[in-house]
Amino acid sequence: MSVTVAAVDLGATSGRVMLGHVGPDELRLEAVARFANTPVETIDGLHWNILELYRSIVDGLRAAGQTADVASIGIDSWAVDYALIRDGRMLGTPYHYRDARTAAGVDAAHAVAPFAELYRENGLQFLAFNTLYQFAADRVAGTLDLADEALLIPDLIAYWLTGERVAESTNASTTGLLRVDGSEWNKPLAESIGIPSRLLPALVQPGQRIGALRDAVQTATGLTGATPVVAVGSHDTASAVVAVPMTDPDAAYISCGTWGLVGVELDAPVLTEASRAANFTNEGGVDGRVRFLHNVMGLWLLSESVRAWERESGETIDLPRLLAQAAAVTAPQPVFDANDPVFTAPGGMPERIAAWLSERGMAVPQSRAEFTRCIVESLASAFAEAVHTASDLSGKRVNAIHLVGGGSLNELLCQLTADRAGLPVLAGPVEATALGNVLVQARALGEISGSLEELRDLVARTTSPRRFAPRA
Ligand code: LFR
Repeated sequence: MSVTVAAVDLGATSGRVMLGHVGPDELRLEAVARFANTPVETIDGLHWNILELYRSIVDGLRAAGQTADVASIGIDSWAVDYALIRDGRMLGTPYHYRDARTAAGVDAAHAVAPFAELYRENGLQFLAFNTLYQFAADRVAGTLDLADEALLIPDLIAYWLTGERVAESTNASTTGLLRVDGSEWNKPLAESIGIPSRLLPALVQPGQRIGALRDAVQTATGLTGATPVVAVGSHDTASAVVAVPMTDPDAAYISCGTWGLVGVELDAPVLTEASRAANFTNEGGVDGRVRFLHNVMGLWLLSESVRAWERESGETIDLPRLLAQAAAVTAPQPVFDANDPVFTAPGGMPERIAAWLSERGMAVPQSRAEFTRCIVESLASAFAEAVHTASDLSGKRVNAIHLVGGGSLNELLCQLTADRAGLPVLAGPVEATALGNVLVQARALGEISGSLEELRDLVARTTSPRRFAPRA
């Protein structure tokens, strides 16, 4: 016996609607729609093209319904970003977290609550785009006052599909306005930095039903009121970590796509001064687990470089070929700090990397192959360091690293991470996020049961990670 559910999974560069066939001994994904997610720069900054994404989701759900009987729908996306709402209507177009407007918000928020104080309250690493800083920037700009509610991206999609406005808890934990134990919104903190607590909707936990599809959505998708939207770990990283096939509990994970999220899973947060100084975060996971991790820049460094080279040359770059050439580079390449925020914004990535190196008197790679090798070495170095730091700060032993997401297809990255960490890397599954999404839905429907360990055991039984042993 198995059930079929639909996962809407939005990444920073593309989105997909997947069917998940899930049963006690079955876990299988079927892609029904893939679409680009291309941000739009307008006169007032960098935005998500949320309407196009929503239209693609509705089309994808229609395709899902034409392929199978869909028992429920779960939605996940990147974290922190939101739409402001007034009387149920969206005000303006959601900003992209890479938009530069947040700097003003950081200053405004820290003037009231310095980082050390915030860390005690929310346990989050400092990232200039954390929702509370974006809210503070909107407050400075005057737009926050117009809103009576704010919805994070997956919650906005769920609202448009069902008419229900909620805040799913794993993603809410990335706002900086949730108590570190995840129990409730920290309204006094929000109010103290000028963020009206009316903006924060009622919390729901992964597995809770959000609502039935609106009539208009039923017509548009061909699905019926019998297919509810169910909350999953709506933060993509929360869903990805659900599906990390950690059969040995002494393991670290790297969820590697645009970002590389590197850390361990814990039962309780680490709020020490050392963890704050290392800028490690305590994000809320499914079933109350804590994702103790650090954001490393991820494949963004490589994809932005490839985009720049393609623009400059007018040719399309074959990534597998470029990576093979990078693997064949024998001359040692320099390592730059892949955590440096100078690499956050889009545009001109090879120039920024070259400037970073030459400012420090380091040799700049010459060919694209050398550049690519330098980027992958730098990512692997940052990954290895973050794994060891996560272990040191949390006291958790780490015997192996699971690398999931798109980066698990990058063999050079997997091998160099194993080499630099001195630990085996188990690569895959690629679609960990969609797997975590459908697993939580299937459990909510009663089709499978058990703890996260049991869900992971199902992933381990139905996928085969590739092992990269560390070389001396
Ligand atoms: C990964 C991710 C990270 C978050 C970043 C920005 O897709 O969700 O976890 O820090 O995007 O939202």
